[in-house]
Amino acid sequence: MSDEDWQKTACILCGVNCGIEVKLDGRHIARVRGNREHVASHGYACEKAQRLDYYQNGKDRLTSPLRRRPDGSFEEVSWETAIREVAERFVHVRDTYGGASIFYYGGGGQGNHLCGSYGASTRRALGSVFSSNALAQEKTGEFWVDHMLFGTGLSGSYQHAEVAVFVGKNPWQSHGFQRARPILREIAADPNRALIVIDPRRTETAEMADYHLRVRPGTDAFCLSAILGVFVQEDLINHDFIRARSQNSDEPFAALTDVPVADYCGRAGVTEASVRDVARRIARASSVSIYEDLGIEQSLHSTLNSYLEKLLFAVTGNIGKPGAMNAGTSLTGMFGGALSSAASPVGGHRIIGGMIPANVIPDEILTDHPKRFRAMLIESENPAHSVADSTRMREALRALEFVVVIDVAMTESAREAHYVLPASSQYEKWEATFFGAAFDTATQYANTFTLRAPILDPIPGTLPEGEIHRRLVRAIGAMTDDDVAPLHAAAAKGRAAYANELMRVVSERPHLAEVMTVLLYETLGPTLGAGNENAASVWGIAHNFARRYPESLRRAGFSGEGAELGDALFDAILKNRSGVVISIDPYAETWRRIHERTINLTIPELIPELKSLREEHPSCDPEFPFVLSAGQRRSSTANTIIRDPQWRPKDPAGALYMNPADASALGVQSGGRVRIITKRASAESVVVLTDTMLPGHVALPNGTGLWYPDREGQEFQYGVAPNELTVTEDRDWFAGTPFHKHVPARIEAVA
Ligand SMILES: Nc1nc2c(c(=O)[nH]1)N[C@H]1C(S)=C(S)[C@@H](COP(=O)(O)OP(=O)(O)OC[C@H]3O[C@@H](n4cnc5c(=O)[nH]c(N)nc54)[C@H](O)[C@@H]3O)O[C@H]1N2
Ligand SMILES: Nc1nc2c(c(=O)[nH]1)N[C@H]1C(S)=C(S)[C@@H](COP(=O)(O)OP(=O)(O)OC[C@H]3O[C@@H](n4cnc5c(=O)[nH]c(N)nc54)[C@H](O)[C@@H]3O)O[C@H]1N2
Ligand code: SF4
Ligand SMILES: [Mo]
Repeated sequence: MSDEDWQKTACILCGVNCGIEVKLDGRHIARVRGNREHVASHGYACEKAQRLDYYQNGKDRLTSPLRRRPDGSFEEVSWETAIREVAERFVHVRDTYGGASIFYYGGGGQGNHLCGSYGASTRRALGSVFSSNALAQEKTGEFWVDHMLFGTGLSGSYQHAEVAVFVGKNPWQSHGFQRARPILREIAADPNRALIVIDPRRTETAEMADYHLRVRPGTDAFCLSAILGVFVQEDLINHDFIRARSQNSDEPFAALTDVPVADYCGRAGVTEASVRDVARRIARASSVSIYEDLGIEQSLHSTLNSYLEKLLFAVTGNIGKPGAMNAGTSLTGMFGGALSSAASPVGGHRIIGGMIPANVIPDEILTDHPKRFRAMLIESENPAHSVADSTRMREALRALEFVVVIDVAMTESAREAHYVLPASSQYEKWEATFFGAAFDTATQYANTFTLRAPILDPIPGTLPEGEIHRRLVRAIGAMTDDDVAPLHAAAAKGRAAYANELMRVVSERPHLAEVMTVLLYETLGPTLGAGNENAASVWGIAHNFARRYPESLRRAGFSGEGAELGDALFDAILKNRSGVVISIDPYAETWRRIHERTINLTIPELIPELKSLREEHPSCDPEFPFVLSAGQRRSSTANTIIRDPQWRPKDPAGALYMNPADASALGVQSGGRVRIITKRASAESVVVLTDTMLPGHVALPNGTGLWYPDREGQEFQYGVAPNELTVTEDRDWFAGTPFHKHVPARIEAVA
């Protein structure tokens, strides 16, 4: 193999999607290295990328559409049959109960969001109204708080921050921003900078930290309030900033003036001195960036925690400057509408950013309410595994009249479906993430986008999602030969003619706007070359981006008037395998994206909860004396993207982490077995002893407990599936976020 054999693509195992180069050996991804030319990751990749072949060549990859037989087993059917029957059955559900009874769960995982762009056409063609995905069990509370305070999402700049704070986040393992490990090392090594971690566990990140507030699980609301209380009581607030840039500060400041700091520190299990040190370090920093993640989102007071976390940087003026929190560009406007007043059809649960809380999905199905969901389309997510209470989620799926799963592998959700449609893998088609990959300098910040080209032919029998949805929309009857004929003709004349004709056709036939992405796939797609059609929806996305952010795009070096600007962006994206800088903004731009250029400090809905903390004393049920964090990110977890347990050869089952003091009280050794009992169920696990865990706190990894064939093809479940142990009602009262990191449990030694 020569040097030319290296092909540029990206890792899809977590949301940062590092640029990588791979060498193939036949159909195997044989070697992997970071792509130094990549605009955002600059050659960085973690050890997980070395194991991508376990994804690409999983033994349970799907190679044919499957249809469930009356006896429950599956039979292979042709694509023609599958598409026709799936369309007919969805149309039947729609005609009987209305399109709103068809629920969509999906849109992509850590690296494949084009499927969601195409899925949107099928949803609209069916008149489906409600949808959700994994973000509705982690980030919706945060989105809502961001939109209340700022009218936009803000993100940190860890590379340039003087002080970086991680709250319930372990970036050493979970990343979440580009080049996380070298950046953490740089901060830790610099005496003028500081790393602050708030986490009950002495994580790899906490080991490097200058300050580690080792809170008791579930007490962050007290800890964060105490830090904010110190800000107000020691007068560490940035008053000039508050006067110039904010409104409605009276209520939260009044509440914080009253915070009994020492008392709250006691409830959180941290010393008052350490909390005061942290508050002072944050307040005197020239720039602070803060990352909140699952440790506080999937635990008690989830949405309130997000509010308090954002007040930490807001009241110290860490917005709209280098090293602090800034509002970037978004390719999809994905999280717009966070504040809509929509509610779920049965339970009236708050819909944030268009997503129904994942924890209430079974309640929206397992009822005789006339508006209950009757059918579900699941795409690139595995809710039978990843949503709380797997038993109940399976029961809900079985109660539906019709379930279709689009996936690359035979997942726990696919097992519950009536039809399973096999997608080509993320290395067999054009794909991309919309999470964005930012970087920044002293004077400006930027966003990038990376479109991946296929490095392998699709496995026979599979199709890219664009083609699957194009066929479905055709079969549903929402796009006809008549609709597409003028566009095919125009596309042959070039992009400009095509754009004009598209406008004309859609204004004449407005229903086509609903299925825009498959219309692009079918009519613009072929002009991109055979096998490249799946990139077509990016054209529309590039044009929308150019309309929303023309100045940012020009600063990134793009030129042209009107539609030319969007085309220039699309061409660059299509051509470039190492990512494209799509926007550059001076820091002041953040204020133009913040509503009325002013932050609003009061969230009326959350003030009563903030005040009521006073009356709350953390306690535990003697029947369940442990707190189980069900789903910890480790060096060998990647959600359920890799299903083969052998990808973590050292720990194929995924052990329970436990403090040695707890183990000796129970009489178990490292490598021994325990039974974990929750109010829902119980499961057996291997234990690993580690004093990185606090006594009373145990943790299981995420992504374990999947069914997978052994060498003889016999299927086994490896490790504990965390959501067999969780319940749907343990969730945030406001956003519905599950308390996966805070599951009351009892542990017993297994003889
Ligand atoms: N290696 C790896 N990386 C991943 C993923 C993966 O599967 N594997 N998944 C990706 C995805 S989808 C996501 S959302 C992110 C999640 O990334 P993280 O949120 O960083 O992941 P977790 O390990 O689930 O939880 C973070 C931390 O919360 C802590 N925690 C538990 N209880 C509490 C508490 O009460 N308070 C506080 N303050 N902390 C607590 C845990 O000890 C843990 O260190 O990771 C992404 N990156
Ligand atoms: N108890 C507990 N539960 C949790 C969590 C936790 O910490 N604890 N974490 C939560 C979080 S933060 C998240 S993000 C979710 C993650 O859980 P899910 O949202 O269910 O997503 P993944 O496990 O990432 O599953 C991705 C699916 O996409 C499929 N796939 C891969 N490539 C392709 C492709 O090209 N096309 C298609 N169509 N499919 C493809 C994979 O086979 C897999 O089935 O889990 C949540 N659930
Ligand atoms: S797992 Fe995440 S951090 Fe590691 S190489 Fe892949 S994308 Fe990069
Ligand atoms: Mo996630």
